[in-house]
Amino acid sequence: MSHEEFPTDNPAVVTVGLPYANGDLHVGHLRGYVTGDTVARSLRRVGQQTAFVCGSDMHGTPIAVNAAEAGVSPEEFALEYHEEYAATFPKFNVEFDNYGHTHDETNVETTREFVRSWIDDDHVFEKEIQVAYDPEADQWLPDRLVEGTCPYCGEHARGDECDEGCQRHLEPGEVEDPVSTLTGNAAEYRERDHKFLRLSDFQEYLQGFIDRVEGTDNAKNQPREWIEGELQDLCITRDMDWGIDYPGEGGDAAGGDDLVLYVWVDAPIEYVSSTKQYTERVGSEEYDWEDVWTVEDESELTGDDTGEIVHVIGRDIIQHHAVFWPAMLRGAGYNEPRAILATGFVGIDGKALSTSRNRAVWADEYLDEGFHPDLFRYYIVNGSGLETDVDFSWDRFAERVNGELVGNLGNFCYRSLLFAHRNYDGTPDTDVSASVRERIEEAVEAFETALNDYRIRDVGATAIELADFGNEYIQRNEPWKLVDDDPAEAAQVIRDCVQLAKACAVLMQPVMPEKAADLWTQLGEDGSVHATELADALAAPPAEFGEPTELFAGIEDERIAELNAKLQERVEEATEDADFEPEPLADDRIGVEDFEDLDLRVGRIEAAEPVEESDKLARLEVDIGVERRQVVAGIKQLHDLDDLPGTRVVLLANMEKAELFGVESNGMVLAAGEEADLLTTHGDVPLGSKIR
Ligand code: B3M
Ligand code: ZN
Repeated sequence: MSHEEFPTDNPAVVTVGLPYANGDLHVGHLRGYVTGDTVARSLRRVGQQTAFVCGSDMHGTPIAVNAAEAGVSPEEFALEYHEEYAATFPKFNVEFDNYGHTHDETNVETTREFVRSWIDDDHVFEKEIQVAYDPEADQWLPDRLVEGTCPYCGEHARGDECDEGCQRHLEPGEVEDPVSTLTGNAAEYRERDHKFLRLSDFQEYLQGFIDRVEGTDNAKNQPREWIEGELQDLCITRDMDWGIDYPGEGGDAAGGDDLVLYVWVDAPIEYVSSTKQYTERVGSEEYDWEDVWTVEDESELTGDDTGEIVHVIGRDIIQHHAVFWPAMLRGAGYNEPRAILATGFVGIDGKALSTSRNRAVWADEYLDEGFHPDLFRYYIVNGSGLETDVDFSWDRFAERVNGELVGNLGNFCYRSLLFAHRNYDGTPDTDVSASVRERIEEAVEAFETALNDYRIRDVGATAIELADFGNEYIQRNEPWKLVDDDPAEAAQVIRDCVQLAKACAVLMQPVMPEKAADLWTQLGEDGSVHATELADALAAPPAEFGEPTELFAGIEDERIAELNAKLQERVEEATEDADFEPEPLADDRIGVEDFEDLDLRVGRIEAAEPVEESDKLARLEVDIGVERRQVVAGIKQLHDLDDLPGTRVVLLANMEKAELFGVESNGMVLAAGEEADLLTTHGDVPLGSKIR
């Protein structure tokens, strides 16, 4: 099933995963918001009516815990970050049509309507389940308040998510050997009644949905496994005070404990609420949220009369958006997502960003360094495909800015407009040549095709490629020679170049809106570049314009060296943990026989590569003298895998075999601490030597 191409006659909405109002924003967060903003602007460029909405995610256990630590109410705590986010996004030219939050009246009301509608249609049931409980703190331990072992892959996991292993969403009661994160004590499982959304009601629907949905391959493919297997029902309530009260019966359980809705219930509903608020502000004549989000009946979902919902998310929350969310929407009689675009992560030095360890480049920090937001936008959108995990690197940032923006795009526009201004006071009075017109038409088509395939990087590349063509065109035709030899031909070449520069402004606007506006002004255009559409790339530029200025400034090597040093220092600090407290020593003594049961060998890593689709796992090949072993280790984000081959390690050779993400792990590499510091040997005993 394929959807009608953009632009359609229906309104579209573009959303980005809601940031938890729980800490400062860094470049990892910004990747999603900048991508979403680029998608929304690109859709408008092809003539698609589009709203771009988002909001802060105010609920969930980490916010409640951090607020308590800070000695303020969760609401006060979250609102402060909410306001910070609302102020930060525009600084990166991320301009939401509406930015709400999950605790506002609209979302509380919309969420209640959703849940009531599931209840009315009999999709909700009550079940007694095991919920982790901390007897010392005398409280229930929902979600992040409990940790333990993942029942599916055996890795260490959070209460609601196997974040270090198989990435599965975990239901309450699933995590094994539960430990309270509040006190560090073993938690108990106690019985408790909770409400569930019967996901199995939607199995058939979801199978159809996953065939229809568009977007990145990861979002279209990963959910198949979950949808085709047995669908586990979703617990939608939690034992907490902070959240939206469960609106049905049983909201006030005996003993005065209130049930609130699970944070992942009201969070995606904010997409709807935020669109509603936009309509409330501009009026339904201009944009009607109902045309996008609601459907009369299910048959409409396979037709072309519904609005276009496009979700931009991080690749760690695909299951929530491609399985739970469509079921939630269907259960309440709503429309379904047309596309899900799941971006890769941003790391530093091959390691994941970490807010708590300050291993990050912060949003404010980037701006404080004095760099233009559009440079970051270009780097992050055009530096790699949407799905790829990338390392933030000042070197590559400078390389792209200096090469593609300064050297190519900026240089072409500046030299063309300067020549035009000096010799003709603006655009030479002739028509654009047929071949250049064709080249611009090609670029416009490439833009449309890339957008319809959700290849956002290629959308952004159209302007750069056009400038590349322009540079070559001007170089080949040498107008500076022609002015004397053949003035008519010189005027033609420059006329073409000014048109190409104008087309660049139109094409680059989604990725670099402010720079596009700047170029637009230099071209003497009145009106806003933001109000143009692709067809304007071919409209004649103004006859007169003033002296241009350079669009981009180069970044000096010394500046980059400085930034690298600063970042390096930070990364090193992040690795030394200031508040490290060693675990208490074990009480039980073991005999030498117990130790000898461990067949520990000296080995050398021969190959290291990431396990696709896993955030943490890497596949290692280790030479242990006797043979070569394949081992899966949770070190993908903690080491630069390219550096590992050649490293001597200690391997537990008689560890039981395991299979992780379909890859067999035959042994265990020993490592210490949070950052998986690999154990190695001091001298150079032969590989395969036994450790005694
Ligand atoms: N607040 C953040 C995350 O898990 C979470 C997203 C909600 S989107 C509806 O990335
Ligand atoms: Zn797992």
